[in-house]
Amino acid sequence: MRPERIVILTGAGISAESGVDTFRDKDGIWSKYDYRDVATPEGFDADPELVHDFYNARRAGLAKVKPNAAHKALARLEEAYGKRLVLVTQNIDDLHERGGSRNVVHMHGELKRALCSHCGQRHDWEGDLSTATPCPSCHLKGSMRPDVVWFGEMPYHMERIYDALRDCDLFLSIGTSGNVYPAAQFVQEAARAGAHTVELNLEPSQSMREFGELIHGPATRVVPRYVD
Ligand code: BV8
Repeated sequence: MRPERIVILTGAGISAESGVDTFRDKDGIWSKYDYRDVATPEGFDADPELVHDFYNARRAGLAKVKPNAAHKALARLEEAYGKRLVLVTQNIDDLHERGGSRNVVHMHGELKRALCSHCGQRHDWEGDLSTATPCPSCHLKGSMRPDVVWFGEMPYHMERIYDALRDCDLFLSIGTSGNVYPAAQFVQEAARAGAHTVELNLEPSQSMREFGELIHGPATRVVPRYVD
């Protein structure tokens, strides 16, 4: 039976074959950095330049990667479903957009956005950030940070995400290890709404037991095959 309303959650694994590092795989980001130093407000307060360097390198790295067949397959699905498809990503890269997706819900923020913690203004951002960067709006120096959600901070767009989960009949989880909350609980919310739930991942995730269907393999193979 053709699904009516779809929610998709993606994680770092969908961008892996584009050359973007994942977090918890072998040689992943968290094997090189302690997340408490670079992905928490306390870490930023303790050493803002270390955190700026961490995100500046990842932001600059976006120029060297491009969307893959999995990103493009999800863009085709959005063409067919329009607003009846909600694509939620934990990723802060821009590969979904560059792959053709138009409505991407970045629940953990975006590398190419910056936030002024003084005036609250958000800005599209291409280059580096540092403690010397003035806010384009209030011109204060030392108040700019990457517009990403750190551990202990509330993810963005949660109301919109839960509304979509409660109303969907198909939930796809693609390329995520199911380690991080609240994203790791979305499958249970969708299942409560009666949705068919599918995990498409290289290997079984932490939350694999919550899914009605498991499809394991590289995203560029399993996603186009499932979606097209
Ligand atoms: C919140 C930032 C509450 C941007 C990230 C103590 C204090 C505070 C909170 C907590 C706490 N204990 C627990 C929590 C909750 C915490 C949490 O979940 N901790 C975990 C570690 C237990 N969560 C939070 O803090 C969240 N906020 O709870 O707020 C609150 C309430 C009220 C008011 C205020 C606050 C915020 C979580 C967001 C943290 N920010 N990123 C950045 O730097 O990127 S999370 C980080 O992990 C990443 O951003 C990523 O988004 C996220 C999930 O990782 P994955 O995407 O799944 O990546 P991973 O490497 O793990 O897995 C990749 C998968 O892909 C693997 O399964 C692999 O097999 C697969 N794969 C690999 N290659 C392929 C593939 N699949 C297919 N094809 C391939 N080729």
